[in-house]
Amino acid sequence: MSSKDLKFNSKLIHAGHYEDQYGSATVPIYQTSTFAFESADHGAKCFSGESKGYIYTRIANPTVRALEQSIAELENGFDGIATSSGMGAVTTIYMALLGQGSHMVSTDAVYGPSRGVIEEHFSRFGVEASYVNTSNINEVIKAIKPNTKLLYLESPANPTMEITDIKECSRIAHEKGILVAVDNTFCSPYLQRPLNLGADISFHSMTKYINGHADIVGGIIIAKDETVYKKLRTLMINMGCCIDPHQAYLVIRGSKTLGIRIDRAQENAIKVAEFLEKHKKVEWVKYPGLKSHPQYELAIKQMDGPGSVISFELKGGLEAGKILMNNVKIAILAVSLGGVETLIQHPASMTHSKMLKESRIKAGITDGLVRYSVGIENIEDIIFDLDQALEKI
Ligand code: LCS
Repeated sequence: MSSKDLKFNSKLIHAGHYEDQYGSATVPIYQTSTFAFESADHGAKCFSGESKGYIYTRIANPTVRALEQSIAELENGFDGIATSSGMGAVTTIYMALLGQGSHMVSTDAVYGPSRGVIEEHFSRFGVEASYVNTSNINEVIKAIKPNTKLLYLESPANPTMEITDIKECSRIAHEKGILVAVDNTFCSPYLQRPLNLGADISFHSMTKYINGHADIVGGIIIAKDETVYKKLRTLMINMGCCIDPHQAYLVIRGSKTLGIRIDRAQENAIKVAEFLEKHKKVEWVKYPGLKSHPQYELAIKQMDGPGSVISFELKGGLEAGKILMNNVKIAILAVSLGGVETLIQHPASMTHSKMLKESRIKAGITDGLVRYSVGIENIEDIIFDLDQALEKI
């Protein structure tokens, strides 16, 4: 039976078909920068592609390949490219697919640096971008120009939790020969598979759900076809944002429990969202698992679950949010998300603080928005913690 025929949780354990020369049940850490050739001719053949042997860890490494092939299989892609961080994946995509005179259309509420790197750096090299609310398909259509090369989507978006119709956006982009890349970090392959919805590229900050234990940073890109894959792989190798084998090993280990971690975190998140929505000190809650979410129907259609990140604003705005963040005891006041531990943070002054205020507000990232990533602790403790901190306001 091929692992391709297995159900998702079984695939997490068996995808990638890593076969060790000594029969190791787990993927070993090949902690080496370089690999010996059998002969000068063998070395030359490895470089020309005639032979398949490993050459140098920035190019490829057995531990890293096991991770790449496993995640690519989970997302139904041609192959994967692991990177040193999620931002390594983002910049590899930009650099491989955009150039002098090209234009990109992107979700406006993306992770702050994914936008910052275009506005601060790629703009110096003649790359232009339009940031729009991609959950409104008309805004996407209006923003496309003759030189648009890439449609960059983040769904759910960080931190507004707005959802974009990946299938419809891919259809529109492909009619115009535009490639579609989806930041799938907030879902992980367990909850959303963008390539199945028509996208050309899916990518992740593996720092979040895929690894899930807040102990590494890493990224991965999965391409649907070989041509795009080769472009991205070559760029990553030349730019040098490869993942370290030890880091890759930890991600492989963390990824085995992706399904059961998300099931548990999501079960908690639904209860937290309902608790917040009913609380008298809360102004609004944005969570794809609540009927009040503006794209609730699309979330059900496109995702296999709402995930475990919640955005909300308190009636007292930022000042009330600060009291909450300073008084939680179970939730850790820290950036990042998608780990086993509950985290709370303030996007306007933290993850999205480098955005121009005007762009931030237009993207729906208000001054008082608090982002809460629900972990796998006991729900009674999470709710008790929130309740006692809200009491202090
Ligand atoms: N894409 C998304 C959606 C993210 O949330 C992040 C990081 C990245 C890409 C970049 O990944 P990294 O390089 O950090 O692995 N998001 C963070 C956040 O919301 N808080 O801290 C980091």
